[in-house]
Amino acid sequence: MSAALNPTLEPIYEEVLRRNAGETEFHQAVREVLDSLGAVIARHPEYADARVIERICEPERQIIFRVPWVDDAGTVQINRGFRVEFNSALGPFKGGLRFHPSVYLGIIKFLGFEQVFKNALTGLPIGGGKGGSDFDPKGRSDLEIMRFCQSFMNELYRHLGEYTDVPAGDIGVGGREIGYLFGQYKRITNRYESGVLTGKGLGWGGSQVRKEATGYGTVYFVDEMLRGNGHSFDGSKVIVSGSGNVAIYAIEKVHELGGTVIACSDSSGYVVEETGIDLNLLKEVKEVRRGRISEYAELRGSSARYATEGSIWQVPCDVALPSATQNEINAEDAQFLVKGGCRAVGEGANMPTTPEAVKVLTDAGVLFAPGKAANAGGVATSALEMQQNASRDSWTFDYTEQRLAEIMRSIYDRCAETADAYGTPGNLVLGANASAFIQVADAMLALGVV
Ligand code: NDP
Ligand code: 2IT
Repeated sequence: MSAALNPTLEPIYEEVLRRNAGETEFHQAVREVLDSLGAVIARHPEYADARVIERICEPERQIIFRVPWVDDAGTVQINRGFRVEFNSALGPFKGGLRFHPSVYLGIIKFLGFEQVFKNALTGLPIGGGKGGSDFDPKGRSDLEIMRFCQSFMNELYRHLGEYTDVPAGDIGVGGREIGYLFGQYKRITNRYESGVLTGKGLGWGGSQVRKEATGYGTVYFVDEMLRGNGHSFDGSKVIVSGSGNVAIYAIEKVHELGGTVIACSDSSGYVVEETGIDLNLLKEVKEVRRGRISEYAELRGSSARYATEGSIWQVPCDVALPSATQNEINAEDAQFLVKGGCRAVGEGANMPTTPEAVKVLTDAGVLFAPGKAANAGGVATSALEMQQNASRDSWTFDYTEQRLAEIMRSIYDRCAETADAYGTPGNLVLGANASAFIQVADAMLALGVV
């Protein structure tokens, strides 16, 4: 585990553990930020005096609701819905919705907490929130997905609004789900309020590049980090875990920058293809057929190897981009990465690397890009979608991608400069946490006791 906390922060962390019993992912996310804040409050005791850290660890509002719906067999199903509105000091609550059977309050709170800092780093006016459900979309028909989304929105709509709370996608929620959710919001409210959800279809208020933004943005960020250390993606071997929205567009951008993605995965197994993943086929299997990575491997024949034993992190690589889910790289996986020659890890997913694994990597000199900075391109482009909706405009792909690239560069610079300013050059975890915290804390202090 990490070193002892600063004595001022220790009781704050103890109180978080006490108040949020059993929410281990939330504890982990808070602990990581507090580990960075010792240096900040040593310089700025006013934040501790005003108890702004305790306030930041407590969500502004938490909503939990029943989601009843009828499956294709006519059976009533009951799921649990969540929306945690974490912090609105910088703008309306903003963050995705996750539909996955593992979802419970602790997952949504960790994601909402991370989102507050990530959204601050974008430099755009968005607060942080997160939501979702323990609904499992796997194997469900389109009509079941639609009925679930409609029932979910029947409760959620009253908490949303373009100036209040603006959800988007996350695991299990993509363009199809955002369509059903928006359709139901519009029916209930009788308002074509485009800015209430992001990740919409291009024909009805969506933004160019939103679909690609998280994966592209992660690769832009890691590219900056590599260049800052005398390397690049060109000629590199890369592994990307997952094969969903973030993974697919990370693979696309790595290939554009001259790297080769030699492995990707889903929750059943991973595929290794030394000559490079065939992205058109991967998109066909995952985006069109909603199939498994094993089907991709079958269709590729002898050039691809499908494995269910061991882990994707055992595949030697130059760069690893974990882009599936939280805590997918543990200390042992990190040791495999180090042994395999990995020089950089960039988190496309939220909190995919355990604290023990981060330590293994950074002790070995592996460059490390934390998710709240590296994967901020998705939510940044969501904020660009909100901008286009507010001005009833739509921008070109090239212009939007240029904006995304600039934002990712400026997040990298901001994290690197803050790390330097605190005497820990290259520590982008500290750079991201300290810089984002100060921005949110200053806004909260300016707004009174909020
Ligand atoms: P998708 O649902 O599109 O894809 C998720 C991928 O990860 C799938 O390949 C899935 O495999 C795999 N996966 C999910 N859960 C697990 C698990 N428990 N164990 C192993 N594999 C798993 O989601 P996204 O690509 O949108 O999200 C991926 C990550 O990126 C998440 O951490 C998300 O929070 C984060 N993120 C997403 C953003 C976005 O804009 N979408 C923005 C920033 C971060 P399977 O199909 O087998 O479940
Ligand atoms: O984790 C994330 O940043 C997202 N799932 C995207 C959130 C958003 O509002 O676009």
